[in-house]
Amino acid sequence: MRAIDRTRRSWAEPYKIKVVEPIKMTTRPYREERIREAGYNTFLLKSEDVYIDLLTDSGTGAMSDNQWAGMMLGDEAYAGSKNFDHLAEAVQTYYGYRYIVPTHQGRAAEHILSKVMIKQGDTIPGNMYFTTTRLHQELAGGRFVDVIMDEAHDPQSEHPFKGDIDLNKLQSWIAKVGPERIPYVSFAGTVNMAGGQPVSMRNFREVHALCRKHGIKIMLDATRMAENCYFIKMREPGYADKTIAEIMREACCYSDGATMSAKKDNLANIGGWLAVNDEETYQKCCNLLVVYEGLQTYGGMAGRDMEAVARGIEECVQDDHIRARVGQVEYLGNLLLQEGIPVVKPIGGHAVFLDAKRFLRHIPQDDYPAQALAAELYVESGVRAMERGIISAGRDPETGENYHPKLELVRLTIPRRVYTQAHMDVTAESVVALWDRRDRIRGLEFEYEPKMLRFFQARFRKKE
Ligand code: P71
Repeated sequence: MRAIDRTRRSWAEPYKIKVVEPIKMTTRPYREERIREAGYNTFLLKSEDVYIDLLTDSGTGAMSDNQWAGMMLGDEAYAGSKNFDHLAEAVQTYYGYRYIVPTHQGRAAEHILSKVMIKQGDTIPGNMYFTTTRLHQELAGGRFVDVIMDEAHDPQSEHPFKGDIDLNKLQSWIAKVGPERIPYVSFAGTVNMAGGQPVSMRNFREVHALCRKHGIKIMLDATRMAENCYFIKMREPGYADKTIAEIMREACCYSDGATMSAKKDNLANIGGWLAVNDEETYQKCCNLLVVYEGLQTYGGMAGRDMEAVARGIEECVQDDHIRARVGQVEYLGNLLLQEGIPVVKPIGGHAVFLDAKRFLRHIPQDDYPAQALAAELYVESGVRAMERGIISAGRDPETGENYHPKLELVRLTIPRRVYTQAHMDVTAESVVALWDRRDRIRGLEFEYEPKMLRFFQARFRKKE
């Protein structure tokens, strides 16, 4: 039993549960069969065969009663839906950008932005790649260049802002290729692939100053920016008494626009947006929008979806919400740390990342330890996680060789407002049970490897 700490008051969820969705536990032989059928890829499992689903926090959050009520107020007109106005107002109010382009999800915003801004041979520096972001940059003729600080690649470094851009790296890259070959800096607020690690306000400010000097734009990936702002509030001097909403407005003012997957921070099951301050860029984006997504007042969303996103934006900057959200992730992380399980430190904003290199020391990276670990976690307990290592990193488009990322991780991603502390306890117990039998876990080899974003559909078999 946990002892009561008389010196503090715990956080608790700032909501109560009104609707529940039953989940069921399955047997181990049943799960062994399912994961084999799924080619040891957790993306290919059926959701009903999963007990606690920590695959992703994308589109998996629980909407509030206010969001559901908004869904009934969908204005499904082809043109000029009032829900679009609500969405645009919410983005303008809370993020501060001028022009808003609705898209069906984040990668659609990345697609359009990349096509509009990148020319053949351009390079796009950023704070660690994200799979879909980098792919759209490449498809538009550009190349992503990682300028994140070195600490981000070290799972054990406890630097409080491992998402920061290394100003020296950025400066030398600008000197090397020239500012005219850099359409923008791709800056993510909390870095997913680094373990949900935040960027400091100081770094946002300094990168902005450097880019201004060279006339280079900054495009923010605002997908988990509210979580980033929570870390600024907790860790950066001068921000403790500011609200998340205030911090967000300041942080966003150091960029020229943003792409957003509204399926994360914005608490919607589907949706996204692209925002820019420059009118000409906005017009070009709108023009591509009608080719790939839909009219400029719905993009890829129904009116009701835009209303859910608009209301989600307002909810996601509430201090109580974000404290409980990140608090729950920390709770799981601390349970694992306490048991000596190798996880990325500090604990990130949306997920706890198991360090598969240290978890499975006997499996070389070319035998896909993180993929194997995610598959075994499912067999152990029905908990579904996601590989974030060599499989996700894919191949260098020029050489065809596998990238070998320093980080070989399994992500336990916590959906927003969905699971309880008891689910976190069971998850931690499952990981510990797996840790105790880790020596018996075997590596994998490809049975089928898709060309793009291979991790989604790849199939594997166990290595002899
Ligand atoms: C996540 C996802 C969803 C996903 C995407 C690709 C592979 C596996 C899972 C999506 C993001 C994201 C960031 C920082 C843009 C997108 C694309 N994340 N930027 O983490 O995390 O947004 O999924 O709405 O298209 O599970 P989209």
